[in-house]
Amino acid sequence: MRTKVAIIGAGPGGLLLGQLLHSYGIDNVILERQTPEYVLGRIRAGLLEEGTVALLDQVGVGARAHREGLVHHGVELAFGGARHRIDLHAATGKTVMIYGQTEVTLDLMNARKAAGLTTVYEAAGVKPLDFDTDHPRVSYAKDSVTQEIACDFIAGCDGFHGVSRASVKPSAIKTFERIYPFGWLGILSETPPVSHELIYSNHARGFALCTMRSPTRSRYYVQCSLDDHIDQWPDERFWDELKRRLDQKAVDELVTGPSIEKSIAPLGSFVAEPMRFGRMFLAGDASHRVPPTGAKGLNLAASDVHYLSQALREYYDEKSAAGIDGYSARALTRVWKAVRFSWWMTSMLHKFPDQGEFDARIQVAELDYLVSSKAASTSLSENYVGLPF
Ligand code: RFL
Ligand code: PHB
Repeated sequence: MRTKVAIIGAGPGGLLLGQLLHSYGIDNVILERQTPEYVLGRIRAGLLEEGTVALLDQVGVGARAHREGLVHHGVELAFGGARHRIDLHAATGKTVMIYGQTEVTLDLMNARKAAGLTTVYEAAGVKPLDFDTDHPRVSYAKDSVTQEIACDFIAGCDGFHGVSRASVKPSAIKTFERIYPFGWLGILSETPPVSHELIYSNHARGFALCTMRSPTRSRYYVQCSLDDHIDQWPDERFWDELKRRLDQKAVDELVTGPSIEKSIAPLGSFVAEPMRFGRMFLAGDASHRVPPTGAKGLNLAASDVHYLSQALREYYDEKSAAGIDGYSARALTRVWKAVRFSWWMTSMLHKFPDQGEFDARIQVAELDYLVSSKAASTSLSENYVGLPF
């Protein structure tokens, strides 16, 4: 098989890149290790920036997001027993949209199928090869038969644990990492959300987040220990703990019910530089990861593949390598700002194991400043709705 761009990974990043390239007339093949059902079963991101929604529109898959997505003009911060609203729209003229990653992925998968583009699911042992030459290849096995794709470029969109970044020789890559000493325990329940906007809560017992997927489906998270296992968190315990971390009004209004999904995610910040190695590019979680506190991971994958698709369009249409040469620096500039924002939100909202009373007071002072200063709340809003790209 031969294609212009071999994309590794059919998560939201890889699928969006495939549709963007297709819209520019650049043929591509996607290789995915898992089944489509497995990819669709991963409950992850919920919040999309306007720029991400615009990219879905650009590739013609935004209609259902506009119909079913929930547009939010503000967000709430809870601390010291009270809630404070930040008006994102008043500060920036922009909104955010609640539309699950599973829905984004499904819409992109359907569009790819309708366009007749090739996706190889359950591709085993995928290996990017010879990307430091002019003739890169990707090998893989399908139904135990080894296959190879010859291509012009490889796009590593295979997430944090993917093979693409791991295939780069260590001396060519520099990594930056911060591991946080806690995780998030998340549940999904068929219950109406406690509030129509998101609530991020700083509490002496730990962080909590109230979010949603639809008017009848809620998503809640509580900060938990890295040693915790979901078996230790029956639904009753989860709801009790969540209530302890919310204000009285939220407790009174919270509707509980059986969980339909429950999982624990560790939190970390990670960046690998650069994002280009000869004829292989990294995009999305394959090259960086942020803690979910800023809701930036999927949105960064979207801006990366936007930059990359533009660079490749320039290469094929205008015979110019300027875009691909500039891709890494251009993407990393935006990545680091989102890494900073996500680290800052995480630091301000969570209880750290070594945190003393001084640190707790500093967190509350910062939150208080945020909700009482126009400059500070505008700064949060600008980052939360997404910096321009
Ligand atoms: P993905 O989604 O991990 O997809 C990578 C794909 O590559 C496949 N793969 C391979 N394929 C072939 N060969 C191999 N060797 C392969 N290795 C891996 C995988 O099977 C997979 O299908 O990466 P991508 O596309 O870069 O997308 C990144 C996002 O998934 C991620 O950043 C977000 O989920 C992060 N995130 C959030 N982001 C937001 O923008 N807004 C949010 O509200 C938000 N909330 C969250 C989140 C992540 C969370 N967790 C669980 C980490 C909430 C949570 C709890
Ligand atoms: C979610 O809806 O799952 C979600 C929303 C905002 C975040 C993280 C997760 O910051």
